[in-house]
Amino acid sequence: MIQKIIMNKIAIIGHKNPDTDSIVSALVGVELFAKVFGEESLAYRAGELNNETKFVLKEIGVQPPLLMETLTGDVSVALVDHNEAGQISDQIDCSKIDYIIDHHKLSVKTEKPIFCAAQFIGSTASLIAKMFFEKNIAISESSCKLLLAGILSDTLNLTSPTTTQEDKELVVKLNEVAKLEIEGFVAGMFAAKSNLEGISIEDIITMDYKAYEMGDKNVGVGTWETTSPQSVNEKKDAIFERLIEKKVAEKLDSLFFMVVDIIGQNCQLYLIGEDEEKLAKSVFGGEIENKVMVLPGVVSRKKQIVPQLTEELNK
Ligand SMILES: [Mn+2]
Repeated sequence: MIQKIIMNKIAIIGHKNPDTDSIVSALVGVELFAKVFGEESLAYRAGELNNETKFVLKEIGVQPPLLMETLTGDVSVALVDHNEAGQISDQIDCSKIDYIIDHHKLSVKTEKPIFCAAQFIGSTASLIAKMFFEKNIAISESSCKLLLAGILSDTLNLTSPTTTQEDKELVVKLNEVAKLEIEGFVAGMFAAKSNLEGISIEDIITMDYKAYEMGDKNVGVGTWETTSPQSVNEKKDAIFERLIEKKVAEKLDSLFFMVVDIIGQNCQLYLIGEDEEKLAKSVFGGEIENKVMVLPGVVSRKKQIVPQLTEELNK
């Protein structure tokens, strides 16, 4: 089915390979635009939902955003949870971007002035919650639940080094309305995220995959967050094979894959070739065993992998 956006409405959309934060940010974005900016908008998604997001939407009883298939007419676009060219839906003409609400490094170059809210904070959901609270505007109960899910997902239940004091305070404040039983909800999210039933090798690689420009190199970094790294390691050979194909097909200079152990708070960095091994050695300095470097305490691609690789490749 082809969805055409009605003229004068703002299309709110998160990144390709959407995660929970980018889906809830688009959904709650509609309430934000209505209440804070007085603008009509529609929520979209740039791809299929992952299992964690499916769990979240089912628990809260909210329909997913529409899949962005075509975008026609004189529309205005609001990007949430991303701004890097390689992560923007192929359907989007970048000259239509009028708003960015994000918590990643800024990389987009715009041709005109835009509204940009960006902050170092644990999730885009946190930033959206703040935008309501700062204006003393009430948030609906279902939006409070969605925002909580976004914060708890992106910060791995407030344990990731990307977590700020503000995130912790926002969880408490949002839960005054949402009244979620947080520990149980998070356990459900993590179980859904870790469940490999019906998940192909391709899914493991691409579900949380992002491409970056680092210096003059194109670098891909995929992540799989799980409570059971063993379940992924069992498929290591097949994952390596598929990663090598992806690197060639997408003309990447390097391609990394992180298996993040949410409970053990570490990451196994899969190193598919000599380029990756060399880079990982000089940037992270760990031991490589069977093409895997274990990085204790590393769980965040955004904070603990991408800036370090970018710095090295900018040299
Ligand atoms: Mn995010």
